[in-house]
Amino acid sequence: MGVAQKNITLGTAGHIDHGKTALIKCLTGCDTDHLKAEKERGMSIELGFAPCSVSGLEVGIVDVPGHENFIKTMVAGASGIDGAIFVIAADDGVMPQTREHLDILTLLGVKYGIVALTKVDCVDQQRVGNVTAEIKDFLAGTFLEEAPIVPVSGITGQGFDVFYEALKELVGAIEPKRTDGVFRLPVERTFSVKGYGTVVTGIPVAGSGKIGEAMVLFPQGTKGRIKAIQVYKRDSEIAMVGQCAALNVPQWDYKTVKRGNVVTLGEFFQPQQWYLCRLHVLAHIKSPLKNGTEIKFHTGTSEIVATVFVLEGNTVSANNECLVQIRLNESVVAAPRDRFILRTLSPVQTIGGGMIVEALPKKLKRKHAQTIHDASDRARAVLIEKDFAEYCIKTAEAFAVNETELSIRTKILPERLKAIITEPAKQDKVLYLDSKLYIHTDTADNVQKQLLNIVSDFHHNKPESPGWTVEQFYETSQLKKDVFDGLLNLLISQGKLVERKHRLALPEHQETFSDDEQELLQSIESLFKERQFNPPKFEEVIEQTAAAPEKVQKILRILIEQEQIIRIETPHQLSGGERAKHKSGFHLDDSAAIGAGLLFHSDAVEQARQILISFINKEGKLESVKFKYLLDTTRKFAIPLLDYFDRIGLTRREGYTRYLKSRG
Ligand SMILES: Nc1nc2c(ncn2[C@@H]2O[C@H](COP(=O)(O)OP(=O)(O)O)[C@@H](O)[C@H]2O)c(=O)[nH]1
Ligand SMILES: [Mg+2]
Repeated sequence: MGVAQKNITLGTAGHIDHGKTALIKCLTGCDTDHLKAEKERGMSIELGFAPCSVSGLEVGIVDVPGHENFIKTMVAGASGIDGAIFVIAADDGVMPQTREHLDILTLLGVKYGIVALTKVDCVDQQRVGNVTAEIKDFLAGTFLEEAPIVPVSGITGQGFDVFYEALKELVGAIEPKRTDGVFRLPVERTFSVKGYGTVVTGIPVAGSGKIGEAMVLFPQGTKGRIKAIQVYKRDSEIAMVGQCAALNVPQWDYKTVKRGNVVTLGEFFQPQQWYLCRLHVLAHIKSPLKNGTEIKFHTGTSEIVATVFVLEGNTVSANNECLVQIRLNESVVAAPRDRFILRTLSPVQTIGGGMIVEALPKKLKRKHAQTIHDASDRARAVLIEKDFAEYCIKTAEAFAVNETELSIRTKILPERLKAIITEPAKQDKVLYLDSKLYIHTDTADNVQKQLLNIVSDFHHNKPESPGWTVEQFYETSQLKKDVFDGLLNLLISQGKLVERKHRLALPEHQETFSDDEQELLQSIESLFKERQFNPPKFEEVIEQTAAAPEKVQKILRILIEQEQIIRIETPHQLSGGERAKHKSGFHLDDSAAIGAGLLFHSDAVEQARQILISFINKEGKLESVKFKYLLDTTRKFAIPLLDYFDRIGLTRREGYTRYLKSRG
């Protein structure tokens, strides 16, 4: 799966009674005017699906009705078609709807087609020559400019071989559609079949749906599961993009399913009311389209009254292209790159159409130049999946975007998305913060710069500190955790930040102190070193050094940061009375009171650790009361040390006995 396949759908177009249905009947042997109502009225009301084999390929043909009133049906059919069989009767030549259908095909982005010059049995050779020249003129500058014009009769079969050859060439030229998109089928018709239940028909515009797969019907949001599939009226396991398909989903009530509803994967879509679109206004429109005009918006099989808001300026004149915001009166499911048609409400006239860029959560404020700039970038990027993925990564709100979010936004399944990302990744445009978290290189550079600035400011404000703890840094960064972690790893791996003493710092940072601070630092450190297992209290340090309490506090904080002094008891572990006692003496500088709790020199802690390990290694365990004898100190110091070793995971306590944790 995931391979491109030739699943091609062609559509007929052209003025009423020019012989579209007769020609397709000739081609397929299938009468596409199959509905009873159609028979009665003698014209196609609903799209007729006819399978036909061209060069061994099964090609679907949608015979679109030609009457003015049924243009909307044509829009619905044409949004799924790859190529046009453009029919012009030799006797009539170009007629009003010939023009309108060509406009619509153009707006819908149809790129391929052939012209069938029908009813040649009714005219003479000279007329064929004249009308061919007339048609050539008419098609100049359109997508059918180079298309062959093939004289044919759908009644006598005259010229049919040449027509069939041209059709083969057309099918050969059409680029196959990818079948690995997110399955989506705009509902064409719905009915109930005895023994099966609800059936919906239409042409999937993306992906493929299989029997057994869960689907959601929008905008209702009703869940269901595909029980049976028919493709070109034959049973099938799978319905692929571009095929005329019928899906049987018994969970849905066919009375509530309507044309214009969409069958798709629930997690990828939400019905939306605002869409950013690239609009092309047709050349022959008399008055320009004004900002705020109410129109009819056709996309997929839906047809909804909407208002057009021009993004730049106040009008769009004929033959111009611009970005617009469309506010639909009802929410609809549509995807980037879907085509749409705009028609005026009265008199009903096709005035333009184009491509949906993306659904919008709300209206964009056009007074900001940046908004328009971004909308243009988006409209450009959306044309190519890879560019759009890159754009979405670049504009991710939380700086980086994970695979699931990106997949939902781009409507590209994760597996394919992974493959698509490898290209911008190779070009260093996209970085992986982890295997499923993407960031644009420009964004990463910016955010990294900001992070380094934060660290640099920190160094500036606290030159004596070795750096920042990861937690402090993370909180200040205000980034999402996974984004922060990813960027931090990147900064460390690039050597832009270093980790020393469990702290993050710029590589060039060196702790700096004034001379008297340096002196005080040394004397305090030696004091703790000397008093190994009988460390001084804060007040004693002040007494011994004869320094101001604030200074002592600052130096203690530095020593703790540098891990030369270790706080083995955090303030919250102190009893209420202890806390009250400490409070008077200390200012709470950091989150924890400096000097509060027991402080030991790191050498002392290390020695205590050795003593503890070797004792338990020998004896298997340690009765807690014994520890004070081993250290030659008092219970006041010994017990908190043991608690500390429990806390850091060295030992575990059972009643009054300690065991080494690793020994179980
Ligand atoms: N003589 C002749 N009549 C045709 C030809 N094609 C269609 N017709 C007739 O023209 C009428 C309209 O044809 P139809 O295929 O329904 O036109 P559509 O509205 O374009 O689908 C019918 O009466 C057909 O029999 C043709 O090549 N030659
Ligand atoms: Mg017809």
